[in-house]
Amino acid sequence: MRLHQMQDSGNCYKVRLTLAHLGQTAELIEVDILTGPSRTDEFLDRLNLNGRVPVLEVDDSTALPESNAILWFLAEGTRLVPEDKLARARVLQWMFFDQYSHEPYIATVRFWKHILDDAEGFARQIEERTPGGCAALSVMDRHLSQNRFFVGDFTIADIALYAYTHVAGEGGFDLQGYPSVRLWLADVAEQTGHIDMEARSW
Ligand SMILES: N[C@@H](CCC(=O)N[C@@H](CS)C(=O)NCC(=O)O)C(=O)O
Repeated sequence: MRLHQMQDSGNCYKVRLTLAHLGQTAELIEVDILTGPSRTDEFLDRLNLNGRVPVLEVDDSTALPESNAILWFLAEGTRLVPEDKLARARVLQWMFFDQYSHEPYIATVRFWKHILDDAEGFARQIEERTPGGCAALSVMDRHLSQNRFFVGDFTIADIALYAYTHVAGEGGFDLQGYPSVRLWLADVAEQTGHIDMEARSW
């Protein structure tokens, strides 16, 4: 398999982290999303019409975009996805929460501040999006104050949400006010098979 990705993206890290937990590997192909390669006709036609990474090339004629769809594809049938019908739906519940209520705020603010390094240029957008990130962290903290992981044992819901939460500080989100989130972050990082965001091999 080949993973078209950007190393510093949480959406791409969650795929590497899932692969690592499953003892699988993929060739990493770095895509510079800032200078255009993810918007070429070749990329759009062959890999992702939506012009974004991650994209997992399963084989020469099969490309799967969308991070959480990739996680599901890789992990279904393993210990990272429960068997119980309701628990599976709950995993999806938190993965949709990741994409709708968490990533658009925390990842986006981090992108402007940390990746583009332009807090000044994006000051208005950062001010608009920061409360949404805090709201997402509050939801997580409340859930995690009663639950060790998002759904039963460690699942891809934890992996999906860990990816951008553990670097939320790079977007200026102070995790001090979210004690249960901090305990959960430490717990996830201690799981056997864990790799850091920087790791390119495992
Ligand atoms: N919902 C998508 C979001 C993917 C996404 O936004 N990827 C960013 C990098 S984290 C990207 O490729 N941006 C390039 C662009 O928008 O042109 C997923 O979870 O995979």
